[in-house]
Amino acid sequence: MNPTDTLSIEAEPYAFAFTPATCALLIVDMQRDFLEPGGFGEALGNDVSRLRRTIAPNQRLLATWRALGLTVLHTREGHRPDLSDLPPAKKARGRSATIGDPGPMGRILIRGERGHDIIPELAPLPDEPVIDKPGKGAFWATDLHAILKNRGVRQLVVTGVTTEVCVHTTVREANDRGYDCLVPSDCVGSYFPEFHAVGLAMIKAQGGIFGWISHSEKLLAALN
Ligand code: TIU
Repeated sequence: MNPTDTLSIEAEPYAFAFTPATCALLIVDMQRDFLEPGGFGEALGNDVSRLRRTIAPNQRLLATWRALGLTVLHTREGHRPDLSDLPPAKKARGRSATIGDPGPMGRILIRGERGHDIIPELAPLPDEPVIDKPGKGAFWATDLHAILKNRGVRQLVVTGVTTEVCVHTTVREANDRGYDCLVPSDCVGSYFPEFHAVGLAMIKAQGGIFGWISHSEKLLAALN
Protein backbone atom coordinates (compact mmCIF):
# COMPACT_ATOMS: atom_id res chain seq x y z
CA MET A 1 0.00 0.00 0.00
CA ASN A 2 1.34 3.39 -1.01
CA PRO A 3 -0.08 6.11 1.33
CA THR A 4 -0.55 8.49 -1.58
CA ASP A 5 -2.74 6.00 -3.45
CA THR A 6 -6.48 6.40 -3.28
CA LEU A 7 -8.17 3.44 -1.58
CA SER A 8 -11.83 2.61 -1.49
CA ILE A 9 -13.71 0.76 1.24
CA GLU A 10 -17.25 -0.46 1.59
CA ALA A 11 -19.23 2.10 3.57
CA GLU A 12 -22.66 3.63 3.86
CA PRO A 13 -24.31 5.38 2.12
CA TYR A 14 -21.69 4.47 -0.53
CA ALA A 15 -18.03 3.53 -0.86
CA PHE A 16 -15.56 5.81 0.93
CA ALA A 17 -12.58 6.75 -1.24
CA PHE A 18 -9.61 8.03 0.75
CA THR A 19 -5.93 8.84 0.48
CA PRO A 20 -4.15 7.63 3.62
CA ALA A 21 -1.41 10.27 3.43
CA THR A 22 -3.98 13.04 3.84
CA CYS A 23 -6.46 11.17 6.05
CA ALA A 24 -6.02 11.62 9.81
CA LEU A 25 -7.24 9.41 12.61
CA LEU A 26 -9.01 11.68 15.12
CA ILE A 27 -9.69 9.89 18.41
CA VAL A 28 -12.27 11.82 20.42
CA ASP A 29 -12.26 11.98 24.23
CA MET A 30 -11.16 8.44 25.12
CA GLN A 31 -10.62 9.77 28.65
CA ARG A 32 -10.90 8.09 32.03
CA ASP A 33 -13.67 10.56 32.89
CA PHE A 34 -15.88 8.92 30.26
CA LEU A 35 -14.69 5.30 30.32
CA GLU A 36 -13.88 4.55 33.96
CA PRO A 37 -16.02 4.62 37.10
CA GLY A 38 -15.87 7.77 39.23
CA GLY A 39 -15.64 10.31 36.42
CA PHE A 40 -17.83 12.71 34.51
CA GLY A 41 -19.76 10.03 32.62
CA GLU A 42 -20.81 8.35 35.83
CA ALA A 43 -21.57 11.71 37.49
CA LEU A 44 -24.09 12.29 34.71
CA GLY A 45 -25.83 9.06 35.72
CA ASN A 46 -24.38 6.78 33.03
CA ASP A 47 -23.11 3.18 32.97
CA VAL A 48 -19.53 3.72 31.76
CA SER A 49 -18.97 0.02 31.03
CA ARG A 50 -21.05 0.49 27.86
CA LEU A 51 -18.21 2.42 26.23
CA ARG A 52 -15.41 -0.04 26.85
CA ARG A 53 -16.10 -2.22 23.78
CA THR A 54 -14.65 0.65 21.71
CA ILE A 55 -11.18 0.30 23.25
CA ALA A 56 -9.90 -2.81 21.41
CA PRO A 57 -10.93 -1.71 17.88
CA ASN A 58 -9.46 1.74 18.52
CA GLN A 59 -6.20 0.11 19.62
CA ARG A 60 -6.04 -1.89 16.38
CA LEU A 61 -6.77 1.14 14.23
CA LEU A 62 -4.26 3.26 16.14
CA ALA A 63 -1.55 0.59 15.79
CA THR A 64 -2.06 0.48 12.02
CA TRP A 65 -2.11 4.28 11.64
CA ARG A 66 1.13 4.48 13.61
CA ALA A 67 2.81 1.62 11.73
CA LEU A 68 2.08 3.37 8.43
CA GLY A 69 3.31 6.75 9.71
CA LEU A 70 -0.08 8.39 9.15
CA THR A 71 -1.44 11.36 11.08
CA VAL A 72 -3.01 10.66 14.49
CA LEU A 73 -4.64 13.25 16.73
CA HIS A 74 -6.38 12.91 20.09
CA THR A 75 -8.89 15.16 21.80
CA ARG A 76 -9.81 15.65 25.44
CA GLU A 77 -12.85 17.45 26.77
CA GLY A 78 -12.01 19.51 29.84
CA HIS A 79 -11.55 22.82 31.53
CA ARG A 80 -8.99 25.04 33.21
CA PRO A 81 -8.51 24.42 36.94
CA ASP A 82 -9.84 27.94 37.68
CA LEU A 83 -12.98 27.11 35.62
CA SER A 84 -12.60 30.38 33.70
CA ASP A 85 -13.43 28.62 30.41
CA LEU A 86 -16.45 26.78 31.84
CA PRO A 87 -19.76 28.38 30.85
CA PRO A 88 -22.02 28.64 33.91
CA ALA A 89 -24.73 26.86 31.92
CA LYS A 90 -22.40 23.85 31.45
CA LYS A 91 -21.35 23.87 35.12
CA ALA A 92 -25.01 23.70 36.14
CA ARG A 93 -25.63 20.36 34.35
CA GLY A 94 -25.17 16.95 35.90
CA ARG A 95 -26.47 15.04 38.88
CA SER A 96 -24.42 13.96 41.88
CA ALA A 97 -21.38 16.06 40.97
CA THR A 98 -20.53 18.56 38.25
CA ILE A 99 -17.44 19.73 36.38
CA GLY A 100 -14.72 20.88 38.75
CA ASP A 101 -16.03 18.96 41.76
CA PRO A 102 -13.69 16.47 43.48
CA GLY A 103 -14.05 12.80 42.54
CA PRO A 104 -12.10 9.53 42.89
CA MET A 105 -10.01 10.43 39.81
CA GLY A 106 -9.46 14.06 40.81
CA ARG A 107 -11.56 17.08 39.92
CA ILE A 108 -14.09 16.11 37.28
CA LEU A 109 -13.15 17.06 33.69
CA ILE A 110 -10.33 19.35 34.78
CA ARG A 111 -7.07 19.50 32.81
CA GLY A 112 -4.17 17.92 34.64
CA GLU A 113 -6.34 15.61 36.72
CA ARG A 114 -6.12 11.83 36.40
CA GLY A 115 -9.70 11.50 35.19
CA HIS A 116 -9.09 13.97 32.37
CA ASP A 117 -6.26 11.85 30.97
CA ILE A 118 -6.68 9.61 27.97
CA ILE A 119 -7.01 5.95 29.03
CA PRO A 120 -3.62 4.16 29.13
CA GLU A 121 -4.69 1.70 26.40
CA LEU A 122 -4.75 4.59 23.90
CA ALA A 123 -2.09 6.87 25.37
CA PRO A 124 -0.86 9.42 22.80
CA LEU A 125 2.73 9.34 21.58
CA PRO A 126 4.80 12.54 21.96
CA ASP A 127 4.45 13.43 18.26
CA GLU A 128 0.65 13.04 18.23
CA PRO A 129 -1.18 16.33 18.83
CA VAL A 130 -3.60 16.34 21.75
CA ILE A 131 -6.39 18.87 21.33
CA ASP A 132 -7.80 20.14 24.63
CA LYS A 133 -11.32 21.34 23.99
CA PRO A 134 -13.78 23.10 26.29
CA GLY A 135 -16.82 22.07 24.25
CA LYS A 136 -18.31 18.98 22.71
CA GLY A 137 -16.97 19.72 19.21
CA ALA A 138 -13.22 19.45 18.62
CA PHE A 139 -13.06 22.54 16.37
CA TRP A 140 -14.72 25.14 18.59
CA ALA A 141 -12.19 27.18 20.63
CA THR A 142 -9.25 24.98 19.53
CA ASP A 143 -6.45 25.04 16.93
CA LEU A 144 -7.50 21.72 15.36
CA HIS A 145 -8.44 23.21 11.97
CA ALA A 146 -5.08 25.03 11.76
CA ILE A 147 -3.16 21.86 12.66
CA LEU A 148 -5.03 19.80 10.05
CA LYS A 149 -4.46 22.45 7.37
CA ASN A 150 -0.76 22.71 8.21
CA ARG A 151 -0.44 18.96 7.76
CA GLY A 152 -2.45 18.88 4.53
CA VAL A 153 -5.19 16.72 6.05
CA ARG A 154 -8.43 16.67 4.06
CA GLN A 155 -10.19 13.57 5.35
CA LEU A 156 -10.83 12.28 8.85
CA VAL A 157 -11.55 8.92 10.41
CA VAL A 158 -13.38 9.98 13.56
CA THR A 159 -13.56 7.55 16.50
CA GLY A 160 -14.15 7.78 20.24
CA VAL A 161 -16.92 8.70 22.63
CA THR A 162 -19.72 9.41 22.72
CA THR A 163 -21.36 8.74 19.38
CA GLU A 164 -24.17 11.25 19.63
CA VAL A 165 -22.37 13.90 21.66
CA CYS A 166 -18.69 14.71 21.03
CA VAL A 167 -18.21 12.47 17.99
CA HIS A 168 -21.37 13.80 16.33
CA THR A 169 -20.61 17.43 17.12
CA THR A 170 -17.07 17.02 15.82
CA VAL A 171 -18.20 15.32 12.60
CA ARG A 172 -20.69 18.12 11.97
CA GLU A 173 -18.04 20.78 12.60
CA ALA A 174 -15.55 18.96 10.34
CA ASN A 175 -18.10 18.51 7.57
CA ASP A 176 -18.85 22.25 7.55
CA ARG A 177 -15.11 22.95 7.26
CA GLY A 178 -14.78 20.74 4.18
CA TYR A 179 -13.42 17.49 5.60
CA ASP A 180 -14.76 14.10 4.50
CA CYS A 181 -15.51 12.13 7.65
CA LEU A 182 -15.67 8.36 8.01
CA VAL A 183 -16.97 6.92 11.29
CA PRO A 184 -16.18 3.23 11.97
CA SER A 185 -19.22 2.07 13.94
CA ASP A 186 -17.29 -0.31 16.23
CA CYS A 187 -14.85 2.44 17.26
CA VAL A 188 -17.51 4.82 18.61
CA GLY A 189 -19.82 4.22 21.54
CA SER A 190 -22.59 5.69 23.62
CA TYR A 191 -24.14 5.17 27.04
CA PHE A 192 -27.42 4.80 25.11
CA PRO A 193 -27.58 2.07 22.42
CA GLU A 194 -30.55 3.76 20.77
CA PHE A 195 -28.73 7.11 20.49
CA HIS A 196 -25.68 5.32 19.09
CA ALA A 197 -27.79 3.70 16.35
CA VAL A 198 -29.67 6.87 15.49
CA GLY A 199 -26.49 8.96 15.67
CA LEU A 200 -24.84 6.77 13.05
CA ALA A 201 -28.01 6.72 10.93
CA MET A 202 -28.09 10.53 10.96
CA ILE A 203 -24.52 10.83 9.69
CA LYS A 204 -25.09 8.64 6.64
CA ALA A 205 -28.67 9.76 5.87
CA GLN A 206 -29.61 11.90 2.89
CA GLY A 207 -26.71 10.70 0.76
CA GLY A 208 -24.15 11.12 3.57
CA ILE A 209 -25.29 14.48 4.92
CA PHE A 210 -22.41 14.54 7.46
CA GLY A 211 -20.23 11.64 6.31
CA TRP A 212 -19.80 7.91 5.91
CA ILE A 213 -20.24 4.92 8.24
CA SER A 214 -18.17 1.75 7.99
CA HIS A 215 -16.33 -0.75 10.25
CA SER A 216 -12.70 -0.78 11.40
CA GLU A 217 -12.15 -4.22 9.84
CA LYS A 218 -12.82 -2.76 6.40
CA LEU A 219 -10.32 0.05 7.00
CA LEU A 220 -7.71 -2.37 8.30
CA ALA A 221 -8.19 -4.71 5.35
CA ALA A 222 -7.59 -1.86 2.92
CA LEU A 223 -4.54 -0.55 4.79
CA ASN A 224 -2.75 -3.80 5.72
N1 TIU B 1 -22.28 12.90 28.07
C1 TIU B 1 -21.86 12.42 26.92
O1 TIU B 1 -22.44 11.52 26.33
N2 TIU B 1 -20.72 12.93 26.37
C2 TIU B 1 -20.00 14.01 26.78
O2 TIU B 1 -20.36 14.73 27.71
N3 TIU B 1 -18.81 14.25 26.12
C3 TIU B 1 -18.36 13.49 25.05
O3 TIU B 1 -19.13 12.90 24.32
N4 TIU B 1 -17.03 13.38 24.91
